[in-house]
Amino acid sequence: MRKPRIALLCLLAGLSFAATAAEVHVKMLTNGPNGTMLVFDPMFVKVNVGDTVTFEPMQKAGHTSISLLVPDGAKPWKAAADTEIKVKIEKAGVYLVECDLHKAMGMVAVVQAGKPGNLADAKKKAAEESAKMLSNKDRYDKLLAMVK
Ligand SMILES: [Cu+2]
Repeated sequence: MRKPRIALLCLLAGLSFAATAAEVHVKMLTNGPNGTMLVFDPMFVKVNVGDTVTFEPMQKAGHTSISLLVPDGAKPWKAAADTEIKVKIEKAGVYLVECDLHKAMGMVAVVQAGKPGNLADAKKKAAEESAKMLSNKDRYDKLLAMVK
């Protein structure tokens, strides 16, 4: 009768793992995957409230993670250039993220935590911002389409 015991241990291990907040890494790249340039990698991340998103500049080019929009009650952030920042996600919703230096080139990312209650606001803000971009104007649209 060893098997049920192992199953129980696995279950307990799974429960304790689920209760632990995760850290998600987002790279800031000058040369991205598949020939892309000036990108966050990944550009879309879905996390749980309580998780931490770490933005890591992998190549020095003045990359700066800033929040363009955060849900009500969440803290906006602005990292120094070429400096890692750990952002603890404390409110559910959609977060629009940009590289301050390369936002005109569409260096943007979207973070979703839990229910996307502010999706309409995020879409409106993203459309305003996309209109100012010189390239990758459709990137926010594509990323926001992934919010479910
Ligand atoms: Cu950048």
